[in-house]
Amino acid sequence: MFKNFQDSILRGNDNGDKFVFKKKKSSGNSLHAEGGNDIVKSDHGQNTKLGSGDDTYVITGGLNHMISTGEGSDKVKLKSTDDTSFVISDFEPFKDRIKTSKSIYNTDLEVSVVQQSSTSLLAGASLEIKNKDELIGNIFFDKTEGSSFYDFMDEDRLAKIAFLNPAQFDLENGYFISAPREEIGTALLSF
Ligand SMILES: [Ca+2]
Repeated sequence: MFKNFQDSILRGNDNGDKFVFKKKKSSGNSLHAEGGNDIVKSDHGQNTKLGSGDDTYVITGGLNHMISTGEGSDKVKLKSTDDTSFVISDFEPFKDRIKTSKSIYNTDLEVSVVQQSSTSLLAGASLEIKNKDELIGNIFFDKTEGSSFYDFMDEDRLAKIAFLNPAQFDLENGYFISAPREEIGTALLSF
């Protein structure tokens, strides 16, 4: 159990680790939870790699929680929305979840899909969570090979998307339709 460090590099092991931060000076740590089902609970921003395993990150307040969920089915739980902000760098749809605690008024929350300005592809989309019109969360999808997002874009879907949007893929004569999945995936996912 790690408790109330500041500006430290904290490394767990392959067992389930627990990190708790709730003292005034307990921000700015780099957490490496490694394997196991880990739990992080913090009211200050931390830079966290949850690693493999089914992990839980509980945000009880604080700005700039930087969260990499890693492999496994992970859960980010929002227990505070005021003076709170977070970024998830590798969210996996169908596996990872974001939950709000009962104390949060869900009617104040708004989730929207936004595009990166450089692309109009769905693959370039991310999620924004706003609380009372104020941006509190940015969620980027894990698009690496083998992720659920990548698997969702199976060969057939990729071909259809590419075929329906030839201009987006610089396609002529449906070249990509017969291209290997990796190539289409690269075309879709590089942005
Ligand atoms: Ca661990």
